[in-house]
Amino acid sequence: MQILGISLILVVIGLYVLWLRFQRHQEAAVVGASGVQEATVVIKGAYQPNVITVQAGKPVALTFDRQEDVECSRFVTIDGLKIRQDLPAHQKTTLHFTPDKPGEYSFTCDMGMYQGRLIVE
Ligand SMILES: [Cu+2]
Repeated sequence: MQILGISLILVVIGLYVLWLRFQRHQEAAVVGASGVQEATVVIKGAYQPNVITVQAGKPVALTFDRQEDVECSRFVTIDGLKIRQDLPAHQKTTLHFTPDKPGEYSFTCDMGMYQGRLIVE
């Protein structure tokens, strides 16, 4: 009976972790006065939001607000944009780039534990 209880707890924890992983929180970048598309991703256990949409051909200022010091989230890499950035703990770091081609670019920590997507429309 005890084994059954423990198994049940493990299944519930597993489902919760999966739910956290695949939960999507999408946000569109906001165009500021200077014409730059601005968006902020908070890093605290995950990227929040983990999906950012921007328009192609216009400059982007993507800020990572790293509210933790776990080693895992120290670097962020944006595949396809040749970006790998050191993010100091408890600070905001802004990346400036202009995505030319529409598409989906994933951004991750070095170990791939933190997952996000940049959608260029
Ligand atoms: Cu990591």
